[in-house]
Amino acid sequence: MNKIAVITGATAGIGKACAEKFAANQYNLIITGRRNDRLSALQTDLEKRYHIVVLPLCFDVQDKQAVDTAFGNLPENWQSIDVLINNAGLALGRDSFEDADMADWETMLNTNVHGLLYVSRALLPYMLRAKKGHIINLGSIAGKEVYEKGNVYCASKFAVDAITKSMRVDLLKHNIKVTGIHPGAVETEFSLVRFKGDEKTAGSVYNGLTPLKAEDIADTIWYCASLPAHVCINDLVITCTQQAGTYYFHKNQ
Ligand code: NDP
Ligand code: 8X3
Repeated sequence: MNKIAVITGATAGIGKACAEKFAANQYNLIITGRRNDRLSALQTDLEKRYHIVVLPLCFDVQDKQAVDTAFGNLPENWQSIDVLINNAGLALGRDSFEDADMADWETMLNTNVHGLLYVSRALLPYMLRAKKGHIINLGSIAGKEVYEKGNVYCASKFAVDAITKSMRVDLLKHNIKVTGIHPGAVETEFSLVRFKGDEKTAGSVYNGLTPLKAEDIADTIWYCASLPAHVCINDLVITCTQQAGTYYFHKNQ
């Protein structure tokens, strides 16, 4: 029987690359996001190429009611969840504390923190019942070290780090693994979203760098998820070779 992974934010970037990786390894997938057309296209593509089954669920992780409706009554054959990848997230704006948009701050906290909590709590009962499971949370290097104008994005990812560590402790007795993945710069739609469609500014983030690719993170997540039952990676920071922290880059001239 195929294992099952739930991947939030599978319509782009790291989540989409994880869907590809887990599908290639014969997982059946529950994929989520707000863009239904992308979810449907991904479902069709993965089912055709890998002969697996994909259940697309379209909702906004900020909406607790929608999360509970989507996950509260999963069909019987989708309830044995082996892996949850809490990936849906975003940065909005890169402004100094006194100038930043309050609505951007609220969206980041509601998505990166509240969304992750809603999804985790909605799916945990299935893992508790099965006495097994693996929750993999996407934090960030921004959740390890703040940087100028990172303020609330950093705060949201520091929260993810703290939540991940406390989940690990509290879920220990239930045989549920918890892993925090903390990437540096990964070239996805992340910067385009952060800079609200400004392609030039978004592209400049990666100038002079060979940044991480979404597939690099998916490979790392797959490694963590496919270790033997007695092994758990708790916390992992990963950057491209030219990055050594939020401030240390060795860019090509
Ligand atoms: P992308 O913008 O490429 O993908 C983000 C995904 O999150 C999309 O599928 C998007 O789907 C989904 N998403 C965003 N908001 C919501 C929402 N409210 N409800 C449901 N889904 C949502 O970014 P990445 O792949 O780079 O980012 C994935 C995760 O990795 C994020 O948590 C990010 O913070 C983290 N990360 C990224 C880094 C980077 O440099 N790229 C570095 C470190 C961490 P849709 O729009 O369809 O809803
Ligand atoms: C994304 C990485 O450095 O842009 O989480 O905040 S960074």
